Amino acid sequence: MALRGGFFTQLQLRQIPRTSPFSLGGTTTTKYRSLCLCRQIQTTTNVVTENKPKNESSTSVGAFQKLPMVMPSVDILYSALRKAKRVAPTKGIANIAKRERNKAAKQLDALMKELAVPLRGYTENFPNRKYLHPYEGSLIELTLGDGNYDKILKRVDALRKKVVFIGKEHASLCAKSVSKREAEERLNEGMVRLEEMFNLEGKAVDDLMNVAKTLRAMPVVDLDTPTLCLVGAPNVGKSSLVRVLSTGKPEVCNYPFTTRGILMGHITLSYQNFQVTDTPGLLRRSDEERNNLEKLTLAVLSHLPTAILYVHDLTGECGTSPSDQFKIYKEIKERFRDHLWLDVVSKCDLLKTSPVVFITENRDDEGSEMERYRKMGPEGAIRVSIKNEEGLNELKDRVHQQLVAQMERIGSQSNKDEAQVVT
Ligand SMILES: Nc1nc2c(ncn2[C@@H]2O[C@H](COP(=O)(O)OP(=O)(O)O)[C@@H](O)[C@H]2O)c(=O)[nH]1
Ligand SMILES: [Mg+2]
Repeated sequence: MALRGGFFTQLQLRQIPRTSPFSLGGTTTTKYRSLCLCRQIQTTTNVVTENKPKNESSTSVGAFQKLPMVMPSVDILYSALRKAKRVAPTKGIANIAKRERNKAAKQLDALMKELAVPLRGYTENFPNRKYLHPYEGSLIELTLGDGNYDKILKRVDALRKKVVFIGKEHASLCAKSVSKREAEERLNEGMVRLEEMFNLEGKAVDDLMNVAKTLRAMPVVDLDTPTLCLVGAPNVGKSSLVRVLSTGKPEVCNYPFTTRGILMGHITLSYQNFQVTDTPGLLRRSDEERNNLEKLTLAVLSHLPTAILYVHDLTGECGTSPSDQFKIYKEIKERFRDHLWLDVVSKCDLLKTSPVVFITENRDDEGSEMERYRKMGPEGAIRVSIKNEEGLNELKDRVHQQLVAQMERIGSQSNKDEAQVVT
């Protein structure tokens, strides 16, 4: 995952309910080309912007940048009223009563259409969540809360149906009126009823407008740039390592529901661009108990096949004991074993200077693997320190190798995709 652009917009967001289900289909990852999240113009094609049924989720991303612009409900209403009031009766009707009821029916019909047409446009052009790329589907749940996206679209559609129903009902009453005065009264009644109803329920449109703003502000996923994702418990040194690995100054990006920035850095190597980013820290707990930040990390790992740099802090300074880190690590490694993977033991300067006492350790669950982990970290891990620069050159070399390997994966996946299209 890579995030570009400090896009944090102070939008009003609803918190996802703690109970909200969150799917983690680790098996789907190899299906997608490597992704990173950036604020670049999309280079990918076949962006899903329609909500027509398809057999499976999209393999491309960028739907959020294609969402239709939604007008505030008051603007829709006042523009519709203005336009409707300008509608003239059909020419050549000499009878005053006939002319007036013709005008009234036409104006109500116009008002109904001016209100209903934009609403239909929204419900048709906001993508069906089911057919989005799974990563974008996850982001919708994380930002808006479980099922809320669909609920808001349903409310907009219900409003449209009401507009049509009331509009038709009153237009027909107008057409039946026997005098000029009755036609005027019917017209007025119809307009007032539509206006009142729209004022009352137009909030659905305003909610949809906020949804569009929120989703548009999300970092764009770029499928083609190899990206290294730093994963680990909180405070283990992920962001510090992103700074070290980046060739320029890393940028801070925020998903709308994150409280802290996520760093995204660029690496330029032999005229190739790569990206490196941290993810929100993972704690030792079940998926149901995870907060949105942890869910974001899991969504990235589940749906975006980035290479992983897993950071371990054996000093205990980060606040998560090594044995807890070991348990989280084992679970994540098992779940995302298809990813390219590197392990790093951070803060080695602290490991050398002071013998580490882990007060949070539970010595009962010691196994030989755990014992080894506490002392050395996982097998093959690179030991590094930002403070005394130990291991940083080796780390950079290994990261470069990893990103080149990731690029080859992207290439072979693209070839497979093309072959599938041809056959
Ligand atoms: N002594 C020491 N402290 C480090 C090292 N790397 C990071 N830290 C400190 O560990 C804390 C957490 O680092 P940070 O990069 O924010 O961790 P993150 O939450 O995983 O992104 C900060 O206070 C860093 O200064 C290191 O190599 N040595
Ligand atoms: Mg950090």
